[in-house]
Amino acid sequence: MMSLPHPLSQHKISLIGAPSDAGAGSRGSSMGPEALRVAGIEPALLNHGLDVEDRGNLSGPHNPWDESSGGYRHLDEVTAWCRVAHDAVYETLKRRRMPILMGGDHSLSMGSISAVARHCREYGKKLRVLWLDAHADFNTCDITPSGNLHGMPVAVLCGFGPAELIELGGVMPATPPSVYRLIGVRSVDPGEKHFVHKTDLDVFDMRYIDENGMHATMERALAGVDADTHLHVSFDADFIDPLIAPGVGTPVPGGPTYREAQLCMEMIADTGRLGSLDIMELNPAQDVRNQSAALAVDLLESLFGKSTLMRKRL
Ligand SMILES: [Mn+2]
Repeated sequence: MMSLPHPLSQHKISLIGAPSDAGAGSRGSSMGPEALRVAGIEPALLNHGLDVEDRGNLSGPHNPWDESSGGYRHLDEVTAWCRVAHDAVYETLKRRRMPILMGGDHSLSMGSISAVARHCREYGKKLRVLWLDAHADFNTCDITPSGNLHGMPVAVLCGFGPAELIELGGVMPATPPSVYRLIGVRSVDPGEKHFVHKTDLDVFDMRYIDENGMHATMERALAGVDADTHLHVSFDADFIDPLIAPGVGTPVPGGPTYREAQLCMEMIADTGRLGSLDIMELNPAQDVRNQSAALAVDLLESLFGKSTLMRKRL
């Protein structure tokens, strides 16, 4: 394939709010976009000299809070939300801007990543997805105990799930499992663990990070990223240790510390290949004085080169 012009400007950012928790097991992440705004996400990015537009919130169905049916909870509502998220992210990339999707629960990443994958196909870019999460999010209706769709997005994006979701981005599957690097995982359901192994997903769990350190982990997770790579980061706030980020729906002890998380972000920034981002699962109903949203904004600044800018530039 002929090389196409660089498809997006990394200095032009579009914030997109997706206030839905239809895919989650507890209510509250629908308040995430506003928590990030209150924590100053826009001025933080403006401080780095970036061109930022806040496109406000997408709209979609209300969360009905029903029981699971056919193995899924709120499949219609989650599908509707993922469609609007897909369209907003795809259109933002078409305008050569970098989308930051502010969730909302993590099922919304089915919308954003299916759009990013579509964009990459059109521009002949290689896709790499860093999935920063305490969970593998690789459940299917056969193995999930709950039917909550925020536990399934990686599986759906790889083609395992209901037809209306696996076909979101126009091509099925939206992505092969080989594009993913799951980092920070420390809670996996038994059936899910088996499926992760069977699919050969690349997982850097907390044991791996404990034994090798965050630096070596990120070097491996970023290996092969080059000038033709579009890097997508899907950040679930429960990636971070709940001692410093309590404002999440499904906290799991033993996550990365503040410094480990900062190093992770700085090493992503150093690649210069960040093309799109999800900030998901912030739950202000569980938070203490918005500290988790403030931490997410702090980490975001590192993701956009806060520390590297203090070094002498080459
Ligand atoms: Mn997640």
